[in-house]
Amino acid sequence: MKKLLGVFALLCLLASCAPGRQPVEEEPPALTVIGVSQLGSESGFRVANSESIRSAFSEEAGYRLLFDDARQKQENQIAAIRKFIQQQVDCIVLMPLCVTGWDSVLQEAREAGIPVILVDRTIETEDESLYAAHVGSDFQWEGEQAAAWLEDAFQDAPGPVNILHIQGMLGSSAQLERSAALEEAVDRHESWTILAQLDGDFTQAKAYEETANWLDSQPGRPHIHALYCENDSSAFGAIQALEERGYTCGEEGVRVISFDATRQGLACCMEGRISLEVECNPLMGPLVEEVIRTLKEGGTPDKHYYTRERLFTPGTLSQDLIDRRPY
Ligand code: GZL
Ligand code: ZN
Repeated sequence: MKKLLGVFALLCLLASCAPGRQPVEEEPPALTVIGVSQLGSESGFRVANSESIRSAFSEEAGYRLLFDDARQKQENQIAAIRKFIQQQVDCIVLMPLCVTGWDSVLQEAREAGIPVILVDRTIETEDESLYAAHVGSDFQWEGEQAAAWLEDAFQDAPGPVNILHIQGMLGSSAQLERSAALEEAVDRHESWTILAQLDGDFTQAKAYEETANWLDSQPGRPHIHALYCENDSSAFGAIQALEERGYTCGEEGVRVISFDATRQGLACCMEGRISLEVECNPLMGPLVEEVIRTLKEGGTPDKHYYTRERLFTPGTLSQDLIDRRPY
């Protein structure tokens, strides 16, 4: 009996080794390698933007993500792009810190045959073929919405309208276009005055410091009718500096305008301290992934994809709406 079992076991072993019968390991499809150069982590918007990209380019979705945080320095972004080129990634995703200084490194990517997708902010270049597509927000539209709200809020103002302007990171497309919209509105109203344009750099700390220093350096107590902040983080800083010096922000005091509409910004708006929130949607991951899929399939994506954005005022908000917001 034993002998019989031994022969049977031997036959099974031989059968499993017979050519053409190996259990062929299915080779998993090669992952698409994406090199992401994110400009930093300066604001609630940016954190949500990074999270949206990371979750869209998961390994389950067939991607390997190389993610670099440039910590607000363009030279770090340029170095990251050069590293991605050496690593021969399949595609580069770039959230450009500022509008200028990209042509040469994007030419290197093009020579290496690597498509570049711009996300969030845009760049200024003579040669739009340097990037395959841009997925982001229309900052001019955002600024024009804010300016139109200001015109409505102050249309019957008897006297001057004094505006304190907290700008975003100087030289970024978001700052340039949001600032231009306010400046054009001020030009349309001779009673409107921009008391000062302070560099809030899209951060709470810088905006607080700049606003506090400016207020403390004024001979008297400036009469401020409106505070135009180019993102929520800087709005929180500027509001704190004003409130510490006895200003009230809201319907009866300084009318604050902010951009991004993060949960924290909407909460501030629901309690009335921010009078208008202009949404700037960071959740671009799925749209970017769609563009890259189009490229992989040999298609030609559109040049620009804009995220849909809304306006919020205190009366349009509820805790339930804020709780349901993804960022
Ligand atoms: C706009 C984005 C801006 C946000 C800020 O899309 O570039 O940068 O409005 C962020 O919060 O710092
Ligand atoms: Zn007044």
